[in-house]
Parts: sequence; C-alpha cells; structure tokens
Amino acid sequence: MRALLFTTGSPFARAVRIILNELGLEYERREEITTPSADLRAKSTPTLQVPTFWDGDFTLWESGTIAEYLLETYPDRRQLTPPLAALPWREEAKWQDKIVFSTVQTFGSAATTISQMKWSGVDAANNTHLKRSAEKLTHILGWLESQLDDASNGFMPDCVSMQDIFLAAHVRFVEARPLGINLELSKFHKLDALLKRLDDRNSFQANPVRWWEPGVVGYEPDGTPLFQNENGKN
Ligand SMILES: N[C@@H](CCC(=O)N[C@@H](CS)C(=O)NCC(=O)O)C(=O)O
Repeated sequence: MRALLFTTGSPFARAVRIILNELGLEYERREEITTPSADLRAKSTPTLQVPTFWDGDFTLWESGTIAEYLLETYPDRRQLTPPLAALPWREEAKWQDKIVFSTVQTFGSAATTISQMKWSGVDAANNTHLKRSAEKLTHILGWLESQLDDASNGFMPDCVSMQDIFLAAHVRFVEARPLGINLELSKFHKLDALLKRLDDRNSFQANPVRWWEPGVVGYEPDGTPLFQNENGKN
C-alpha cells in the first residue's frame, strides 16, 4: 500500500502529489491542515517535515528523494503531450539537471522559511535573514531563466521534468500567500510561459494550491478556506 503524509499547503508535498498523479498511482492521502506535535510527527519522519511517503514497508522523506524514487521505480508514463520525464536526470546532462533541481529546492526552502517565520510572528521586512531569503528568490529565478533555451520547453526538452514541477509548486506557493513578495514573474518570460502551461495540466489542476494561514481549519469543495470561528469551534 502506498501513502503520503502531507500538509494541505506544502509546496514540496504538492509537487510530489502532482508526480503521483502524473504516474497514475493510487495512494492513501494522510492529509493534515496544520502541523501536529513534534512527537506525533516524529513517528513518521525524524526531520519532522512533510512530505513523507510509504511504499509498502518502505518509508521515504525529503520531497526530492521521493520524486527521484517515484520516477525511477515506476517506468510507465501516461500518453500525454509532453509526457512526464522518463527519469530525474538525463544521462548526458546529469550534473546540469542536478544543479537545476538543487537550486529549485533552495528556492522552495527560502520561500517556506519566509512563510513559516511570518506565521510565527517574524516579518521578512524586519529581519535580515528573511530579507536575504527574499532576495535569493529573485536571483534564483534570474539564473533559472538563463538555463531555459526557449519559451516552449522546460528544463528538459519535450517532457515535463521534476525540475519543472517543483519550481511551479514553489512559485505558485509564493504567489498564493500574503508574504509581501512580488516575484515579478513577467520579467522572466520563459519561466512564466512554462508555469502557465503547467497550470493547465490535469495533474496540476487536480492538486490546486490551497491558501493557508493560522486559523484555517478546512476547505470548501471549491478550495475556499474555512476559518475557526471566534468561539474556537469550527
Ligand atoms: N527539505 C524538505 C522540506 C520540506 C518542508 O519544508 N516541509 C514543511 C512544509 S512546506 C514542513 O514540514 N514544515 C514543518 C517544520 O519544518 O517543522 C523536503 O524537501 O521535503
């Protein structure tokens, strides 16, 4: 049996859910709206982070490792145009693909750090490290833009790569939250075109970005957040 532990708002987990959908794999959704106690989370992963993935008796965490495992373990691809990439890295461009992926994940870590600090009371505008984290986002986008050959392909030609999927999940996460960060994506026209194409893909639409902030306890079927009422009842 396969299962995925994730929080509704996590961009790392959203990327893994999109890959599971692309591969047509069924799995149990162990969805949490907010983060539970450390003791509870530690039963699933020592990092205390999501996503965590189970494939039978095998447990994996770290979204990039889960994605790599999925692409390598499940070779069947849906007949989509363009299809999901056959593998995480191309043999002839392995280190290029790896550095792109690591850089995309650094973007995700910077973005989620800003978000988590904001909800725990520290605003990016008043904190040196968070200001630097926000600057990192723009620099990374600039570099990633320079790695794309044209506006009609992603980081690997003629397919949708895990690099594309994670970048889209992280960028849309930043845009969906009131973090006070404007990525000015229109300045990066190749990335902008890539992410717009991905937004239209079924796997992305089946796993939409969900708004989360403290007090959100659930969602309407259309994704509208439900807030805890003033009496502390849902
Ligand atoms: N490097 C990890 C990062 C995952 C991560 O930051 N997850 C966040 C949710 S977006 C989380 O679990 N935060 C809770 C915490 O850090 O305690 C991965 O790629 O899986």
